[in-house]
Amino acid sequence: MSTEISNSGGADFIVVANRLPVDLERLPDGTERWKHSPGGLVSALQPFLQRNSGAWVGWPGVADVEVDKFAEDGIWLHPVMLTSDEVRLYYEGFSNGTLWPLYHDVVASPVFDREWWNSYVKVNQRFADAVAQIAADGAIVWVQDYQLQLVPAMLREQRPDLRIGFFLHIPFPPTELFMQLPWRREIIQGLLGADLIGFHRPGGAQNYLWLVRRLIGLEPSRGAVGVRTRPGVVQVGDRSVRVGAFPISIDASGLDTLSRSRDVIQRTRQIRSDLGNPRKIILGVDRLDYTKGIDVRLYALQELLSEGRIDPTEVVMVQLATPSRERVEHYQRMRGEIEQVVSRINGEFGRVGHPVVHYLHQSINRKELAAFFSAADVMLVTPVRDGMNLVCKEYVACRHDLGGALVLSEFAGAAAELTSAFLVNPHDLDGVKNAMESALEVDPAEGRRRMRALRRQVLTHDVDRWARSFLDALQPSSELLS
Ligand code: ADQ
Repeated sequence: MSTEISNSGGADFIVVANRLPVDLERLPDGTERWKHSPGGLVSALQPFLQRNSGAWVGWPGVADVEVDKFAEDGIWLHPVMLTSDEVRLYYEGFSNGTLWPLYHDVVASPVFDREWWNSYVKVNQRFADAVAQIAADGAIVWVQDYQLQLVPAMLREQRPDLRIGFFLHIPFPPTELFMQLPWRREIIQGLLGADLIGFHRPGGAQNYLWLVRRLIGLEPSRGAVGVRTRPGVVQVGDRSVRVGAFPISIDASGLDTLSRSRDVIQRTRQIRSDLGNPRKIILGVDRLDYTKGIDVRLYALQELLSEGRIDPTEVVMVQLATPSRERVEHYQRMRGEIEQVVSRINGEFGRVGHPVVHYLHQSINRKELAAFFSAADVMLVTPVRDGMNLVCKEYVACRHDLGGALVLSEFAGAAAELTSAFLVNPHDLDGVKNAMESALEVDPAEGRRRMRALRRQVLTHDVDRWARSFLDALQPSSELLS
């Protein structure tokens, strides 16, 4: 597992995220092992990390374990310890019970709990201290996501020499909603410690700039923020903080290649056959989260079946749902509701050996996922709010055959880029039903035209371009990007 890399003089490029790119796993026999958690972020940043004596600071995913730093694939990994109380208060509590619902348009009620907040402050300080200790002089530090919004200012305080970037992977909410947060000033101030603050969409950057004026009393620039261009600027003492929009993407060519492989093509055929070779397959793939609108698409399907607009002998739906945040109450309740609708649909419209909805509460590997994407005639991505949504881009990247149709919520960040999808308002059930019906019956030439346009966008805007555009803006003259 360990590789020979130098760690003298500190790291020049550091990624800080709640989680490390590997998870510590405890096996039933009590032993432990590291498991890779493959993700777009890791593969996009790996080359930058490897070239620049890079380090990754994060929690290994298991409470109460102290692990020393270790090297993996040419990168130093620095585990940050969390106690089980901190997992409950900082992670499940403030991050996922307060910030997650607040930033997703309050679709569930955020809980404002002082004990959770105190733990959030304490854990953010621990992450900042860990980075301050290992960063080389003038190093570049890239802080990721909503769990660590206080880290930029805490780090700036100890290490003014660093170049600090922050990227938010979830939406930044409308200002009226953000103003509910009792610790709103601290969060805005925490982010201001960065040199560059990135959001998926210009609207998030604009909201943040408004709050800087309102809560901190600084005067940000007033021009409209563009996508990867024209960031807003806030003067904080002698520092200029830039605030911009950098829509994230996927390893599009990697998935395109994978979907063309013999294994995936064979598995695609097998999946269609296992499902009984139906005329049409509808697919949903999500983390099991209340923001993803899994219920919306199931209710839409149920009504279409009841109204006879979909024939249950011709259409099959597959819903793959990765288990997520299973100890948080909202998630437990939602899981129960979804499972109830699935069984109601199957009870009413299924036949022996032929359920209408195949629901798997499981995580599947990339190859298998590519095969499901290739098998699906209609892909349903219907979040009520999503920072970006990578699933829709993954689906498009797998459709080199120009087959398939994408139904996409207007409330996903990706909708601004994937304008040739069948766009829907997930709060309008009739609209969702109509879009599903149109996608199921789309004329093949029209379907190909739409998919070609979608692929043009996704294949030319991949995750590598995202990382480069952010790091370019963070450090315009850096050798890091050469
Ligand atoms: P998420 O909320 O996790 O990400 P998303 O962007 O859709 O949402 O990414 C989910 C990932 O998990 C995808 O790569 C998908 O393929 C994978 N996945 C989902 N279900 C799976 C299953 N059953 N088996 C295997 N893999 C599965 C957050 C924000 C998003 C933002 C991303 C990146 O909420 O809005 O797009 O970060 O910034």
